[in-house]
Amino acid sequence: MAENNFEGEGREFRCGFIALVGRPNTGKSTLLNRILDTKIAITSAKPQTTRNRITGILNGEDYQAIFLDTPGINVKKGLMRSHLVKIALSTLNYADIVLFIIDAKAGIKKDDIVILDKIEKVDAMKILLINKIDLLKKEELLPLIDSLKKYEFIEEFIPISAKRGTNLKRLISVVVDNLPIAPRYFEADIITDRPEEFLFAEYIREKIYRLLQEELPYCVHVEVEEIKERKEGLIYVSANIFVEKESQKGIIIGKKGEMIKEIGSRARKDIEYFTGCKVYLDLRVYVKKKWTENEKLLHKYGYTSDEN
Ligand SMILES: Nc1nc2c(ncn2[C@@H]2O[C@H](COP(=O)(O)OP(=O)(O)OP(=O)(O)O)[C@@H](O)[C@H]2O)c(=O)[nH]1
Ligand SMILES: [Mg+2]
Repeated sequence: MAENNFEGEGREFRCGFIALVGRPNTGKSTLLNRILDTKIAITSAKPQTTRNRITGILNGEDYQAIFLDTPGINVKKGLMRSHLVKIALSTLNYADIVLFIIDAKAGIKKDDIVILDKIEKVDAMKILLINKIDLLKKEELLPLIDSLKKYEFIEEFIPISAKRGTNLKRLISVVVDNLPIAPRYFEADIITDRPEEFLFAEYIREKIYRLLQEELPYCVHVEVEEIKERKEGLIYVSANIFVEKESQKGIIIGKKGEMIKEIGSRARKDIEYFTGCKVYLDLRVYVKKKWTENEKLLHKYGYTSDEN
């Protein structure tokens, strides 16, 4: 250990911003959670699960790596989608390092090429992460990497599995070595700049996405209304779930209220894990017609970029 300490003292402090970008569903949020070993960002098999820029902070002895998870970029139309894409692309302006994530199994798709065009122009170090290699046969990986080498502005190609944790040490060490020399930006003991209200609302939205993947489109918004410590070790959380139609409200509530009960019980476990306390979770469902097409509501709910 003495050797390490000696090295640590000799190194100047590094701090910077790392943008995680890619098509929907490539595993950006799964990777962020893995890197931080905490559930900062929610994940699901549904494309465009992430709706906001989410900050996850990795603190080391001589570095602070600030990861910015973003909504998946795709070019399909829709007001909500176009806002999500704006959030993702505007994040590139903050980045010292861009981690562009592709799905190894799917390979390079049209939207990947759109993203490659965008990041080529950004003044940052570019790393291409080939994720989900656990789904690939060994002999499939090398040809895939070779086919990507033509993107010469990419400085590193790292095959990973966010799910299994494969190659993450190498990824983190490449990232840290390439951070700018700068003092820390956030306090050393925080892992996200997002308030608990946001995290808990996201946990609830994740359960809805996972349980009702097929039935519900992108019409769910969750807002935590209150977090209160009732007595020592017991926290009361109340949250409102907004959907666009009465029928969707019915789906969320389920037969005899069974679905909302299941959503609540799964989300409660996540909140309990995060807080280390017992949690009482109170959920209500409301209909807010066509909110995903309403510019004002999208802004109010936080689904717009800084530029808006
Ligand atoms: N097999 C495998 N699945 C993975 C891996 N990483 C992520 N996944 C799965 O891929 C799906 C999408 O993961 P997310 O982390 O939500 O993807 P994302 O890129 O954040 O998606 P959006 O927020 O929708 O853009 C989930 O079902 C994950 O469990 C991996 O390394 N291997
Ligand atoms: Mg995500």
